[in-house]
Amino acid sequence: MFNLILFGPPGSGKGTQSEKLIAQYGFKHLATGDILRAEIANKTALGMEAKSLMDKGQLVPDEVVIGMISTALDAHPDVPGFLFDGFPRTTAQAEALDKLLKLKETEIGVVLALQVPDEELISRMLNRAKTSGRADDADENVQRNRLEIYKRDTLPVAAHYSKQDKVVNIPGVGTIAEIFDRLSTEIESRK
Ligand code: B4P
Repeated sequence: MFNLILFGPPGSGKGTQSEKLIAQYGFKHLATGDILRAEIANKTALGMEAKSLMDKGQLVPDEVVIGMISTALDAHPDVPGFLFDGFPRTTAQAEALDKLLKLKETEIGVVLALQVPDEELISRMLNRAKTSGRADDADENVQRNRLEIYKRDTLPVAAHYSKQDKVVNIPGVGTIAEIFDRLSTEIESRK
């Protein structure tokens, strides 16, 4: 089993590239943002709790997200590997993920970290707002809040995996095809 984390700030293209990577390599895609948005669409209790936080650009509590991932890992025992997209977003989530994978006698193979400047991120999210209908895309103040939270709470996840020598930085500006090539080259060299 080969598992990878696609890491990067909001709007860096994790979702965009994940779609292409799962089509190419058959990973099981675990995107916490997508799972949470499905809970909101289905108006579940969890979704209603998550919505108020997500609309403000805040993170959903660790225990909620870790529970979701634990359930998803158990539901897919026979996949060639998992692609984690938007997870882990805090050090507590990273530590929990490492433990869950160890129980399954597997681990993270690589963390591919997309590097995109802040102003490009804001411009992509504003652009995405035209079609996404996402409240967290439409407001530039919320976007800036998400970037601050990313720097404060999520960047330490890269440090966590750097200690395990697993992080590879990938330039995230360029065409979608160019970035996909960079990611694929790293995956091919490790699988
Ligand atoms: P996510 O759903 O994870 O979304 P994201 O970080 O905004 O976007 P992503 O990086 O996937 O960007 P995309 O490909 O769409 O998170 C949303 C919220 O959910 C969080 O704020 C939080 O509240 C909650 N949440 C999720 N996971 C959580 C967790 N683990 N713990 C707690 N809370 C959690 O790309 C963005 C745009 O750029 C698109 O419009 C795309 O078309 C464009 N684009 C992509 N690549 C491009 C390129 N190369 N050039 C130009 N544009 C490009």
